[in-house]
Amino acid sequence: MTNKRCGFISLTGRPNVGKSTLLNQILGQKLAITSPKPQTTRHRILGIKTKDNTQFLYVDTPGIHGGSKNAMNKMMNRTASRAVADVDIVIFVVDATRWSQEDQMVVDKICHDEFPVIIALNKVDKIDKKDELLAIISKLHEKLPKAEIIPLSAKNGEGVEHLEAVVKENLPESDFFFPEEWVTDRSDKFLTSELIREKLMRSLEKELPYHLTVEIEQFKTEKKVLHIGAIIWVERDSQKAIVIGKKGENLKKIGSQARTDLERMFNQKIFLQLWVKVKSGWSDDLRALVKLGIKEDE
Ligand SMILES: Nc1nc2c(ncn2[C@@H]2O[C@H](COP(=O)(O)OP(=O)(O)OP(=O)(O)O)[C@@H](O)[C@H]2O)c(=O)[nH]1
Ligand SMILES: [Mg+2]
Repeated sequence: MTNKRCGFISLTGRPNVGKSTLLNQILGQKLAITSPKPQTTRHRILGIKTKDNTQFLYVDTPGIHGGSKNAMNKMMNRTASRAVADVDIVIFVVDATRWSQEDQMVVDKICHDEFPVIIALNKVDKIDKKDELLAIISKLHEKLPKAEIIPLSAKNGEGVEHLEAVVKENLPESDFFFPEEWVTDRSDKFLTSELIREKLMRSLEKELPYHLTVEIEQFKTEKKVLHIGAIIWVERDSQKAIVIGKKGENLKKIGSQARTDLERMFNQKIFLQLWVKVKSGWSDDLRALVKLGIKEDE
């Protein structure tokens, strides 16, 4: 028998509750992209943390939502549901400031399952009154009586160490699945396209970020400089004009924000080129989703 522990832990919840922020806080580095807009995460992302005799395999997932029914939205919900089916522990992330129908959808999905559920009651830094917090805790306790409830702030780290300790207690004994120095199973190219998409999510208004995706065309190091070329796919000419902005200013700003983060991530000088192109209806076209790397081929 090994004295090691290792297992998969999903971060599950409705959009915008702070799942990806929590993953980054746990890992102590930015791996998953985050934004104030719901449905930021589109893909399952594995964050690996190895500490002493334990390897934590955190699975960040797209938020489970009702909402629209195009191919990409259905794909995101399916990705999130599958991640819950294959894990040792579920962390149900809840926004302590707001309960919604979509949270209840998540409860309905996980309440009959066998695996341990831990509730991360997030964003407590936004709550001033203790009474409010106690009321939410007792409501959650009624819904999921076996689940341990841990109030925390993914943003400032309060309560996160306690969460990790509880996760550790619930992990099965097992050898490690990944080399100790690994942080994710995702490629540098994938992380790059995500970082660029984060800047787009954060700077563009309303619905537009949901109509675009990023494809990496070039990714190679020459004379110590990493040359990255990326296409931003949108659905219509009018969207292309907005992304580029007056005299190209918007695209320039997005490029420079992305480059700063990429240089930090790869610890290398980066030459980044962005193009905006139109492919009508890509988000509702399964073949396009596979080709753009958004949907894994089955
Ligand atoms: N005040 C506060 N804000 C937080 C906290 N955690 C996350 N946020 C904010 O909540 C927003 C959503 O965070 P994300 O981590 O992108 O949420 P998510 O659950 O991954 O969202 P989806 O990927 O869309 O499902 C961002 O603006 C975060 O900065 C927290 O503990 N406190
Ligand atoms: Mg997310």
